[in-house]
Amino acid sequence: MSESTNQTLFPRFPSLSGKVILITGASSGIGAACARAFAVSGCRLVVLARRTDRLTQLTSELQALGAQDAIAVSADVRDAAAVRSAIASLPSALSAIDVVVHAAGLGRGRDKLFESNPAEWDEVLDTNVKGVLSVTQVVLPQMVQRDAGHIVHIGSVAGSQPYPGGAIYCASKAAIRMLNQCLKHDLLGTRVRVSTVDPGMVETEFSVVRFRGDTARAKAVYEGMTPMTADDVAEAVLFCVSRPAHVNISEITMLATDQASATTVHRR
Ligand code: NDP
Ligand code: 8X3
Repeated sequence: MSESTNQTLFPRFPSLSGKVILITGASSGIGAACARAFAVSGCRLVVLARRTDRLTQLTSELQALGAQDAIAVSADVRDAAAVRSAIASLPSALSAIDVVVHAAGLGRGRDKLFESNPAEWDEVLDTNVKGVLSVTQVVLPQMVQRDAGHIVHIGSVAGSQPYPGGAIYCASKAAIRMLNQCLKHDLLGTRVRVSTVDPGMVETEFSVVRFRGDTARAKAVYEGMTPMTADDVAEAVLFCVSRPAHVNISEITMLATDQASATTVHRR
């Protein structure tokens, strides 16, 4: 490493202190871990999900961790009008959102497409795809107007790697992958950045939700292997957001070391 690179490396990382970060899906797993990571960096947090009790508990924790402010927003991302009105009602100190992390999402079951329930197709696509669009539609125009901001998607390896019984979930994450790429084109010429972090297996409530509360089946997903944690993903999100303003990390794919792909898993 040259001397000049060495001297400039660390001071180049911009401080995130005071930045306003909106995190969807913050009541659990990856979203909650991201909220904690940004709190430690002294950010101001807007945490959104449906479970208000969890969010209220989280905001106290975030303040204790160092967040300059933390507010809970109870909303279902499938309800575009509710999302718009919740974000419009934010206090003025939190209304100029610097970063959005789209972590709200879910999968339902592992049935073959032709044996699965179309009501679940709606639930997954309305949350994972249209929910992302609804939030982005509210915050992106103001970012473009300010010529600053960052949209971070939580995609999945499922967006590029098919697996049996994954049709709708994989399709939803493939949509996010393409949305991420198209947005980069739409935003060219602005200083607004867009990234996707695409994890493999992360042990959260994801599998419990996917298997509708069947904890034994959820636990079996990670049996004999070491999955990633929500904090591992939060670190990657923080890495994207904390690059110098002229650097856009487009995508990060991360697998558990015990995984070679979505379907190839080493179990000890
Ligand atoms: P969790 O189940 O732990 O968290 C999901 C979060 O999404 C919860 O906070 C939940 O909150 C929120 N959510 C779900 N539906 C809605 C909705 N309609 N409106 C608002 N919030 C909603 O799972 P993860 O943290 O693992 O998942 C986060 C994201 O990461 C998802 O998009 C998932 O697809 C993705 N991902 C997960 C991986 C994994 O292996 N765990 C791997 C790759 C990607 P509430 O129920 O309170 O509304
Ligand atoms: C969640 C991880 O491998 O079950 O995106 O699709 S996987």
